[in-house]
Amino acid sequence: MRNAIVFGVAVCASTQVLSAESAAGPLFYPTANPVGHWFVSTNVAPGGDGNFASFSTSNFTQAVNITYDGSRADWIADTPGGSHGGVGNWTFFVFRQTFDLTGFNAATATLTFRWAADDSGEIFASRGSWIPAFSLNGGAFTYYPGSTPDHRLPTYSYSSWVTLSGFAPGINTLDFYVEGNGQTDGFGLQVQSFTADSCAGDLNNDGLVDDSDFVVFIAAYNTLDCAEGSMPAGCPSDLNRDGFVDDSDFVVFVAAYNELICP
Ligand SMILES: [Ca+2]
Ligand SMILES: [Ca+2]
Ligand SMILES: [Ca+2]
Repeated sequence: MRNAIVFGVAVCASTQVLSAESAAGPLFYPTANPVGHWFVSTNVAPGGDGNFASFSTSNFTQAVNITYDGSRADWIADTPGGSHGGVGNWTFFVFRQTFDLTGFNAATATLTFRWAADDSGEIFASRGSWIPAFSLNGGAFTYYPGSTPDHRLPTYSYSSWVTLSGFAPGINTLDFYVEGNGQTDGFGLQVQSFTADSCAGDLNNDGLVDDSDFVVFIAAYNTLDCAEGSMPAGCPSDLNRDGFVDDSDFVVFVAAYNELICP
């Protein structure tokens, strides 16, 4: 039998830093650390410069760090060489990271990052005419900072910092649409910060911590070990991220339950 459950005293949730280095949980990774986090879909279309319809958003594979340029050691591509037959073999990349905001109030989440891509529209026809852009959860494109289809900038260097909000509860997907010219192509992203208010007990992502979440929590509590196959993916009820759902997590859950509404 498990230990008896004792209700605790409510405490206010606080803003937490969500980054690869944070004890709160590795929720968004820079491209320096792609394995298991960054994936890429490619569509090689010779002669298809700038043709958005050519972008493939299926058949994602693990992205890897590129090795052709030491100054871009934190960049990624589909292969270490990032090349597809040389200049003129236009290559359309979609770089994707899917991340989970379970346990946080998505409405308060803010991700600050900067990014770079090879190639870009630039001023040289051999660099392609597509302006690299990103899309959160399939929404509108945001172009590389300072660039528009009528005003292109080189994208080889890291951009100014971009602050992104508008995240959805639970699972989110951030896609970067990049055209390469077929030779030494790739993409880089650095994270400055990722913060959100904690909503640790909201296990069904409806903005409340109530009996519906309690049912989810107790099922996980009875399972105990996050490594158990019956535990939900990501073990969201492990609120202190120590690999087990036990009394330590229950204390956190009860505090959130007493607050009811996510901060
Ligand atoms: Ca290139
Ligand atoms: Ca809930
Ligand atoms: Ca735990």
